Amino acid sequence: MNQPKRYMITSALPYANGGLHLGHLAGAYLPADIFVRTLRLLGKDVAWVCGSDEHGAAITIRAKKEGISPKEIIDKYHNEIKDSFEAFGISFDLYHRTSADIHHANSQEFFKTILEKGEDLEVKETEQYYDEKFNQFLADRYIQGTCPKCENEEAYGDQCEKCGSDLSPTDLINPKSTLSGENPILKKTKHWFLKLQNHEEWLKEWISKGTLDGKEHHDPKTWKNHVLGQCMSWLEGGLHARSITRDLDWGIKVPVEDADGKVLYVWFDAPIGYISATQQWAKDNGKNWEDYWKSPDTELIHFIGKDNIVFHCIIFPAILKAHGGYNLPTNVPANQFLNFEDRKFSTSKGWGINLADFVSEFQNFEGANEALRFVLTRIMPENKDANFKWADFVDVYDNELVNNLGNFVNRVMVLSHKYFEGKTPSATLVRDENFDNLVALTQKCIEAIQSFQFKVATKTLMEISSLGNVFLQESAPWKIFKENPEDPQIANCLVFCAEVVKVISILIEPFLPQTAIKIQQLMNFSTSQNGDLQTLLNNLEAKNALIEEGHTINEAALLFAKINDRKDTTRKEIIDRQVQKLEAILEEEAAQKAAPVKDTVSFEDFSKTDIRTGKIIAAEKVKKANKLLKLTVDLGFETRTIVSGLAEQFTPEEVVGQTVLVVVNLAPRKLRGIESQGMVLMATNGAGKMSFVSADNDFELGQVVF
Ligand code: B3M
Ligand code: ZN
Repeated sequence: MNQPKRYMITSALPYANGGLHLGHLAGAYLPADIFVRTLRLLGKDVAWVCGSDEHGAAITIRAKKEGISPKEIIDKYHNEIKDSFEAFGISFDLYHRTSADIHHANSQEFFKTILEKGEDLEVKETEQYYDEKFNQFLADRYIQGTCPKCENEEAYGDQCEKCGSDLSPTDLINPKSTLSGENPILKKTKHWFLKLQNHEEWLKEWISKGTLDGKEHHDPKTWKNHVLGQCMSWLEGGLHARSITRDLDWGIKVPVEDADGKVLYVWFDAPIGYISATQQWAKDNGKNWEDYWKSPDTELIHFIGKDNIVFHCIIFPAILKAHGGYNLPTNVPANQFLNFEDRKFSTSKGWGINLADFVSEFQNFEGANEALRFVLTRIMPENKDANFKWADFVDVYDNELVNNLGNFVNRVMVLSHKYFEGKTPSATLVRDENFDNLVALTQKCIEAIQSFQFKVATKTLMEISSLGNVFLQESAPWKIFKENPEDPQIANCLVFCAEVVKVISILIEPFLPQTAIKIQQLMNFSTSQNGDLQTLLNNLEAKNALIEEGHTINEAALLFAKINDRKDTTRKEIIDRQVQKLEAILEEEAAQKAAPVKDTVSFEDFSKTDIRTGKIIAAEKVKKANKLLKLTVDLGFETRTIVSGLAEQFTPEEVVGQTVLVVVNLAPRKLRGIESQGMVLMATNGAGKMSFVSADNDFELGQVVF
């Protein structure tokens, strides 16, 4: 496409069952925000939507476990996520949600249209695992058992994480429901399958050559290699029919008769959510949504993380094509993953930081949210996984934002006041190679953004500020002033520097939107409007003056305050606390690993311990005790009550059905008024995670362990 008339931009819909962390921000939201803000500044017609993904088994199951409704979960996290986006300046045109009526209707329309066309859906009856205790069919992830290939006992119904094999639930030996811990039964059920194989041919052409219906659609060279690679390896494996319905009571009802208890698969409805959100936005803003999804001169771009590539490059395009009448994406610039201090983010281990926590912990660090945007862009996992470190945060912030950018803007303001009372003097415009460099860097920065090279773009922005700093340093107006305060070179120098600040004040907005406003207020420039970057480019190319003579700037102030500041240690202390938290986790892990072997016991002493096999048949929380669960354990010869410190890591539902080893001759003791008659053996790993020690599954209850 040469000059698209408009842009339809989407960012992956976050699941509304947890908060967002830095990795999410760097993956699908920050790059899109920079991209979209740039388009707006260039005066382009653009719509950018996102929203909460509020369906799916994960939400249903979490609700069941916590004994609350799915609605309570999605409302809580929808709001938390929305607030986090706002705090970090993520400027969607609409942040929608898939529980909205308009989306339910739209998804059902998609299903019905594809069904009525009669080509791409087939109904099949299959047997699926069913948890009789939870009364529900089990999604592949909710079944665990022994891997037939490597004997890993904790393989999932879709994959063994130890040997990497793709599995289906019926491959597992001794499958267990992760909900109840029981063996699930196989039960007949009927589902609708999308015949992806019908789409294999054109998808191959489209992905590898960028052609669609024999015409050029996009240039595949503009796509990231890792995106193309993942798609091609999928396509080479051959496409097969995939079920797009599920047996669940939470989601979008399958809109046909005799489909009671069935909903659309979450990955069928979620991407359609982009369209629903656009419909809502268009309705609210007097636009025509179809221009954005159906017009051939609209570019459609999906920003996502790498785990969503197949859904956006193969499955959703097949859905759109099966329905007919919709555009396909011209690019899917997926990012790779971000690690945190050399490890994967882990909410349960406290490794990483949630956006909502960042906001509250950094509230005394003015501008921290913007700084985080900048640092994340600087290390963005564009083509390979990246690593966030607090030390780098400090470095980038102090060196680039404070020393380079902030310092330059400040010096220009201070000197303008010192020599010209803050008024732009009449001057001969500097239009030498310094100016040419300024123009070239501005163009380079914009081009980098448009080709999804955000790291290059931030570097280029810093080069513009360095150019200003070097120019100022070499021109040294303070020296000239000492010799001749009337020398016109002083004015020439400062006007050029102010022009560089003008360029920065507009170009910085996609990266640091609040800082842009701050610079504009200090410099008394008007705040950026759509199209201002295009006007600036035109002025640069025409070598026009960027600032009027006589323009008055406001009193100088600092843009950023250093982290490593000797007098004000506020910011340093906040960062130090973050580092200390991680150190504490590492220390704990080390301590666990190095737990010394206890004193020797004699054989006679040890053999006094009577350990038996048992099974937890009931469990409940102990009131007013965060750590304790009251367990009822069947030992075959009798049933015991045992109070155990499991509650922080296991819900009662999770432990019921668990086989265990029990010390049965431990003297009874009272815990919170309950007599505990024995001890359940647990193993604790380096990170403090507990797991049950149990015998083989087919033991009889009450067997002696020795
Ligand atoms: N909610 C999965 C994810 O967050 C999913 C994205 C949907 S995009 C249509 O990884
Ligand atoms: Zn395996």
